[in-house]
Amino acid sequence: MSLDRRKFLKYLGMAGAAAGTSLLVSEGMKTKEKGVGPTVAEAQTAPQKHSADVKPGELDSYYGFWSGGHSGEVRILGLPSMRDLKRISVFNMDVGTGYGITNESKAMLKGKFCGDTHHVHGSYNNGVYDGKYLFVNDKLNNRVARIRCDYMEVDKILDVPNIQGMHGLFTQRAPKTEWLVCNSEFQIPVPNSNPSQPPAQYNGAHTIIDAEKMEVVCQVLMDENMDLAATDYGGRYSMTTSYNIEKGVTVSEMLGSDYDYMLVFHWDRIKKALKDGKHTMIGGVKVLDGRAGKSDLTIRIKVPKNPHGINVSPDGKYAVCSGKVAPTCTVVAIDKLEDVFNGKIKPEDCIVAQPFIGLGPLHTTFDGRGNAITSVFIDSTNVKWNVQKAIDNEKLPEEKKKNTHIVDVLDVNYQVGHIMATMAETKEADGKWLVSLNKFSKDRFLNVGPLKNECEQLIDITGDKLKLVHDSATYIEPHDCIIVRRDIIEKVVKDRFNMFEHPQAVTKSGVDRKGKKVTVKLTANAPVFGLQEVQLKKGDEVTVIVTNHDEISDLGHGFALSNYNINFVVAPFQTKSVTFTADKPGVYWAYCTNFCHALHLEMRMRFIVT
Ligand code: K7E
Ligand code: CUA
Ligand code: CA
Repeated sequence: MSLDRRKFLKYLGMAGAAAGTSLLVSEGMKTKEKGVGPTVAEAQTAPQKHSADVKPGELDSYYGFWSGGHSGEVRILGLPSMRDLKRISVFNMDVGTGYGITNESKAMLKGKFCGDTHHVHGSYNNGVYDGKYLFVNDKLNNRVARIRCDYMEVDKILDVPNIQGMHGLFTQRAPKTEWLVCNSEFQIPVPNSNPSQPPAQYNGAHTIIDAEKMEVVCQVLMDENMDLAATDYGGRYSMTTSYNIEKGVTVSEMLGSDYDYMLVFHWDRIKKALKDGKHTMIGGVKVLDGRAGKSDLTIRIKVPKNPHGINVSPDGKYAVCSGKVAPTCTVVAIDKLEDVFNGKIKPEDCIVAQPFIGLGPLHTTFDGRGNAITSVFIDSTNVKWNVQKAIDNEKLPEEKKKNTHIVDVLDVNYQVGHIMATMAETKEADGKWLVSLNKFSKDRFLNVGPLKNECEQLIDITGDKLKLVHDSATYIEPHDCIIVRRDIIEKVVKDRFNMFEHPQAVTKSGVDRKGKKVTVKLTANAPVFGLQEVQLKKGDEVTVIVTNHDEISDLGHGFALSNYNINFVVAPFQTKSVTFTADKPGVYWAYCTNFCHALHLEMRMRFIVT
């Protein structure tokens, strides 16, 4: 039964990926190593011992930060329990907290209440997270959001011009995060002012952002599209994969070329070009020309057509491009890139291995002990392989090549996208746990209707074998994640806001009226708001500012105004505000929505509109 199900899904996946690539299927089948990992049945009966390891009242060892895909949010999970700890509203509306309702969040969202969060990455100090910020991109509305790790809330959102399909985001890893980069997966006219421009003249742009100021430093204009992004461990390069060097606008056009590129951007040269004034201004930002033959800012390394993920090994030595439509990964030696930039070697000469992985390799992560683990979409597997073995095998004559680099293959359920190991995007990758973020759950959980939950799986990677220990059902859509050691985050997370970071923090409740503009200032202190009633006139433009004066950890207050569609929550010492027009005469109760006190239900006041 389960075998049939796997087959069915496999063919489903193939039908899409194989459009125009019949080669891929037969090639992959021929070389596939069978039966290395446990069967589905074995995996399903593996003891789920990790959840027992984190007993009630015990804390997890890792924070997982998840991008929530087209839910527009970021999530915090605890690992290894896989407990769902928090949802951070980013590009969505959340009536639970009032994000998208308050003036503070509206000022950042600028009327755009939906988003598609793909990649979340932290700020670094010398190759390890510093616990200061998380950054996440919005593929839908082309924005980057920054989350402060002390409050675990968004503090800035940057709209990026000149691009569409903002994909692949990565932060500078050394010496510390000053820049971050993001890509444009869709090529468009730049500037986007002439809709009849032929696609052959569309461009992509690699965007560099100042992490502290949250401003665009510059964009590097490219012919290619850019998919996933990575940075090295030396603060020298950003790297991306491109699957549409053809500038195609249909699937078959995007598969037209025999190869595509891994692109590398040279940061020192970019800095110098900016200093020398080589940029033009487009859409209010500095744009440098990175197109082939136009500058020395970029290099292009040919990889098998239509690659996907790019990930750098924790020792900083290799960038691994996952093949997607090719059954291989391409391993690039980062210490050879400078020679390519200087013209000493050809771009292809920095490729040190191209090991067979499986059908549809998408993303690669690392265990810190020399092994890579790649998610394989069509096969529905996680494939563990040894990087050095793959490099050694590459040197063998063609007929002697074997798949000895493959250490283990684990069936996952099903159609995996991203995978991530603990601390794997840092120098301190520790090879303890792996999560597999699967796009289909099929009949793995109770049937909840046509739109089913997705599935995240937790895998023990401490031994040679990949050992599945837990399934979690998850809400739309577990996209990508990073898994951060608890001690890094724990020391920065706060229990209360700094009250005076908000310029309008209320210390004394009261009402200010200037003509039709009314400001209602409220303290919230369990179980009372600072005022019992507010008198308004129909047509008043009312701003309510609420500051929570309870400093007790976890004691939040809500402010909800009946029939006025207003609802938000303030954490200890936090201030939020809303503005509305008092257009309905009558008596309206405002009340606390967040259970805060034995007299929580009594925590209410009247707005009287005459
Ligand atoms: Cu592979 Cu946006 Cu990370 Cu989707 S990209 S899986
Ligand atoms: Cu304040 Cu409930
Ligand atoms: Ca292509």
